[in-house]
Amino acid sequence: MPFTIDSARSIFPNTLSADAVPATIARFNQLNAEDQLALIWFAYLEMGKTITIAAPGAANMVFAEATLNEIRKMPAQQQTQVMCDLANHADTPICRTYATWSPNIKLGFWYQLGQWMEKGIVAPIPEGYKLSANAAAVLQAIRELESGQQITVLRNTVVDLGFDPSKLGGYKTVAEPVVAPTEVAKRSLVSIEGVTNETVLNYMNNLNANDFDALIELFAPDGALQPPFQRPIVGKDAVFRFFREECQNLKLLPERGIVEPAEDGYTQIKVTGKVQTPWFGGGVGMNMAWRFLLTPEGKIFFVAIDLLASPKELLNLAR
Ligand code: 45D
Repeated sequence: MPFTIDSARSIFPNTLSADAVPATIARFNQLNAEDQLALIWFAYLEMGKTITIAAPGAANMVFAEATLNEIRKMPAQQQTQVMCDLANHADTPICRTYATWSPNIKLGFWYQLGQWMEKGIVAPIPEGYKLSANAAAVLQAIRELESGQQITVLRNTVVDLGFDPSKLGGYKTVAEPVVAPTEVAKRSLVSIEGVTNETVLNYMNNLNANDFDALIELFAPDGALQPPFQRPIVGKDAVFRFFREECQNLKLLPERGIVEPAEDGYTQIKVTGKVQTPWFGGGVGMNMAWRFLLTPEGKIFFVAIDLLASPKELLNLAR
């Protein structure tokens, strides 16, 4: 076999991804818990002026409900403590529960807390809270990002809170139920300038239709998928689980691409375009690239999904 997952990661090496996102998160992680919470609060309030976040569906909220109600009943000081514990990755029952949740449940949990903080039902960030100079600089860095990068910073900071899942031992992820795929007759199909490859088109169309059973059949048994700023997820089972737990109701809007032969009958294909998350719908279009490496049989051996550094990168289809 000419490629390994590791060598496949560097196809189309001049793709510029949004390094500002991990760089900003690294700076955020250096801050103390109070500053982290206040910073997210301020960033969230500012973003709310220009983009609207969709309320999570009820089916999504039931999993966080018991924990939310527990927090709601606490005295204010204890509520603040819970939020600080989450930021400190403390070993507490709530931080352990949080660690088992899928990203969307974590986001829904904070969405509800944010609503309650605004109403004063849960201890708010103290009025006039003054960020440290470092925290203010991180907030400024977030302001200067494009909206797709801003929401990625928020999402990834939220996902990282709580107890470290790798220290939990065996556990089952708590995720929202999987919705039924869109009826075939109701699917809208993508078209990509420069790409007629069926595997790539089916990938986009099946993901848009939440048809994860058909989607996973496009992968080679040892195939891998690398989400933005993450290590590759390797093997059909793991990729399938990822699709069902983290990839519902995305909208992929690929625009253009390039197809090139690679070694030993493999094919490499880069596609650029936009992706929308159900949390913000059409309000935020993230500039993305997909870098596919297909086997001679047309199966996906590897696909990397990158958040691009700038809209200019949408046109960068060179090798
Ligand atoms: O701490 O082809 C308060 C894959 C203050 C799959 C708060 C994909 C205190 C394959 C405000 C309350 C998935 C890889 C906190 C494609 C506090 C594939 C709350 C890509 C935390 C294309 C803050 C998909 C809150 C992509 C509520 C790129 C923050 C999806 C909420 C990207 C933030 C999705 C939210 C993104 C952020 C979603 C809801 C970036 C959502 C971001």
